[in-house]
Amino acid sequence: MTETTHHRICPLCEACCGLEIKVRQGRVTSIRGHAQDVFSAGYICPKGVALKDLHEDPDRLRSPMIKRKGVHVPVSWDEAFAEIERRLPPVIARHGRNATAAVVGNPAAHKIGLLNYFGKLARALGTQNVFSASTQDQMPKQLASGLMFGHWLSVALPDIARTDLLLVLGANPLASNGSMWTVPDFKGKARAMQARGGQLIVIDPRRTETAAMANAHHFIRPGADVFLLAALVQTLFAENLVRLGTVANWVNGVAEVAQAVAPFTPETVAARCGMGADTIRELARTLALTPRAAVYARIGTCTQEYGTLASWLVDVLNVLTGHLDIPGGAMFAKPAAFGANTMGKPGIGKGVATGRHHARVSGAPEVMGELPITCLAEEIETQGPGQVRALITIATNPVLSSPNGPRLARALDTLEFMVSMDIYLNETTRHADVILPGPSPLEDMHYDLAFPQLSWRNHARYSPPVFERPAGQPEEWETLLRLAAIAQGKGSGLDARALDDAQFEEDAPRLFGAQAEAVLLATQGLAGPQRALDAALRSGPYGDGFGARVDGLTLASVMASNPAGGIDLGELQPRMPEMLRTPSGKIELAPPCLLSDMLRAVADLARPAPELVIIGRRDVRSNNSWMHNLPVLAKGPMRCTALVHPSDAARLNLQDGAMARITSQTRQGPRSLQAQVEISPDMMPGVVSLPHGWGHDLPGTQLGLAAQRPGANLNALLDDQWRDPLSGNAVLGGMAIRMTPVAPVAPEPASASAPPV
Ligand SMILES: Nc1nc2c(c(=O)[nH]1)N[C@H]1C(S)=C(S)[C@@H](COP(=O)(O)OP(=O)(O)OC[C@H]3O[C@@H](n4cnc5c(=O)[nH]c(N)nc54)[C@H](O)[C@@H]3O)O[C@H]1N2
Ligand SMILES: Nc1nc2c(c(=O)[nH]1)N[C@H]1C(S)=C(S)[C@@H](COP(=O)(O)OP(=O)(O)OC[C@H]3O[C@@H](n4cnc5c(=O)[nH]c(N)nc54)[C@H](O)[C@@H]3O)O[C@H]1N2
Ligand code: SF4
Ligand SMILES: [Mo]
Repeated sequence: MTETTHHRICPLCEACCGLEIKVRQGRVTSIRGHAQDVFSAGYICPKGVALKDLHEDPDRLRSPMIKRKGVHVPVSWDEAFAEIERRLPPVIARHGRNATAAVVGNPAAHKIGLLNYFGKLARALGTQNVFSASTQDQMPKQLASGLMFGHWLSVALPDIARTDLLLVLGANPLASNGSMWTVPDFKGKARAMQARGGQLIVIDPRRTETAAMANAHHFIRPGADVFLLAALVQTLFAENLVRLGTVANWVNGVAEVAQAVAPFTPETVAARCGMGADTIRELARTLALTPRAAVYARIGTCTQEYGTLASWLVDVLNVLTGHLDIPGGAMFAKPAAFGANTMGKPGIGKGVATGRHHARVSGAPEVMGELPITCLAEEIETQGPGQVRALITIATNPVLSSPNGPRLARALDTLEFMVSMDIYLNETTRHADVILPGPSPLEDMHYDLAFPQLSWRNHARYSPPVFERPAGQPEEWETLLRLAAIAQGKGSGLDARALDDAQFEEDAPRLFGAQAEAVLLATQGLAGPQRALDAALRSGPYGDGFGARVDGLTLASVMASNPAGGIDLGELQPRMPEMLRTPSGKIELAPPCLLSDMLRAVADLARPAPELVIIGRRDVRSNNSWMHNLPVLAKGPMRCTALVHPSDAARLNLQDGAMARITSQTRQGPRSLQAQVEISPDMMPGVVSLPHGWGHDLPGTQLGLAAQRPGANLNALLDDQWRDPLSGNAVLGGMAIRMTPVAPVAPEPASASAPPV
């Protein structure tokens, strides 16, 4: 039988690499980077190769499961939907719509079917209890970008191909492959920058893989970025280094920023940051005096109690050094489809608002339509009107990925009903009454809805499925629509495609105005996300305008480019002021809510550093909580180790390779776990690093390989009440801990009779 070749965008991380997949007799024979891919040019990491293991994993669910007498058993799709119809609407009828909740997780960001259709389910549920992984990740960046530029996804990205200085805080793209910045082969691009004389500077409490290749690396105390960044801005003002450059005509609030950062001189922040005042001043000067430079910060700066302030100050620096929106500076992508900052009237908009409703128990404000995910457990536990009694989880594993996962696990057991859309029976879905699996990624089409808005270069790429879906397996958008129909009391028997057709026809006049008729005609024969995508591409900035521009993009033209690696739409271009969607039509450098939060930071300047704190870490062969069951990634050394600086290890009597007990003191009391110690000079003294997403030793899961080396759950130590108040984002780094050696257990004396099991 002949071998066939398929080109598929990898859905596993934000780098969105184009892969070349060979198939023989229905089996994957090889996965490589697609050298012709216009965007990723052949780059691949071990996770891309692991798509074969994921496709073939015997533990991956192939049929829905219903929990009967505490055990999950496979059932047909009709049985699964009938069970949901039997149990979900009565909860709504008895307790109201806010008694339901939905949580959507990280993989949804990579699946157009989930991302585009999740909102329909949330609207059908009609609940304010919508949660996602965003509030333990990038919500601070989205809020800061929204306040400054007018849209949640208007995120400024380093123009790495042309810059001469890249300052990176709290990101390790050599392990993560980049985040809120789609930049496959960051390493190659950073090396190219260095080869042309450019510099990479990294600020991180660990000398990471990225720090190791940098021209300079500075340790920082976890959580102190807001102080460092404010001091950098303060230095710009103090030394008359502020230059607005090409955006000068579109900036509001420079004087207010100067006032807000005035207390943060390098000397006042030095101890809190664990950095010298001279180093901070020098950094500010280098940044200001390098014509093409950009500051990039990621999860290390978001998952802090000042996450929104830190994210904001990053772009304040980019603006005040004249680097925003210039080639080689921090620029904005122009996506081919779905870009909110390419739609509507150019240069002006509604901006963003938060707090349109509040969490029932904590009072935390809604941000981007969501409540903080760390509020979920208490919303389930706390009695009263609006108590969450039915939950739908979609591609998320918060029992491992959220702070205080063990509390959430207990709360999930008290629900009246729980449905999970997931491809595994894991630490979270084991609590579900019904599990609805999606297809294998290789059975799904792919177009990235979000990441072209964050890409280092503009592009349009589409992948058809590599394999046909097994008979009866719905696409995930169909499952979402059927759940939505059940939540609306329309029953479980409706046809998702017919529902989608009717919805598209109804929405067309609102979405496409006078063009609605033409859109309906042009997209005839398409369904689901493909139809939405065709409409978005054709009405987008490079589109054919439904026939108005002969060479413009359509879904058909993007599909046709698949073997050639997609369509390149060129390097990033200056977009000021047309990309702005603020009500003023200006960059809001000094949003009032951020200025007032700065007072909180001022009051906190003198807080002493705890002796020992814990932060996370990512490894290229892992992905949050869910790829530990794939042989190609699971092999090799144990990755869930606690890195400890030699001086801390000596002081605390910790041995390399031995187990240690790590204890944290949370608002709910002390918590502890055991992890293997790895002594590492790469840690900042006083800081320990343990990766998240481990702890696969819970009963009732079906993760054979992961359970063999379960690791410890970092999130069991963390505090679910510790948040950035503005964005609701969880604080995941900087928790004070104690560490003590665990005495080796003496072997049991041999006995004649076997012990009972
Ligand atoms: N301490 C600490 N905690 C962290 C972090 C940290 O740095 N430190 N990082 C945080 C971040 S950035 C994030 S984004 C979150 C991620 O946390 P989650 O959103 O919970 O995501 P994952 O842990 O990646 O789990 C993904 C889930 O989706 C399922 N899945 C995979 N593919 C598919 C699919 O195609 N369809 C469906 N339906 N399901 C699928 C997997 O089986 C798994 O259950 O974790 C956060 N937690
Ligand atoms: N291999 C792999 N790739 C992934 C993932 C994965 O789990 N594994 N997860 C994906 C997801 S969901 C995301 S969101 C991205 C995240 O992508 P990145 O943001 O690049 O994530 P990390 O590698 O965790 O890098 C965060 C860095 O912040 C540092 N840090 C911790 N606390 C602080 C602090 O207070 N200040 C500063 N300046 N630094 C600090 C940590 O030491 C770490 O090096 O990665 C994605 N890609
Ligand atoms: S870096 Fe790896 S996981 Fe990420 S998209 Fe590329 S191949 Fe996939
Ligand atoms: Mo994330």
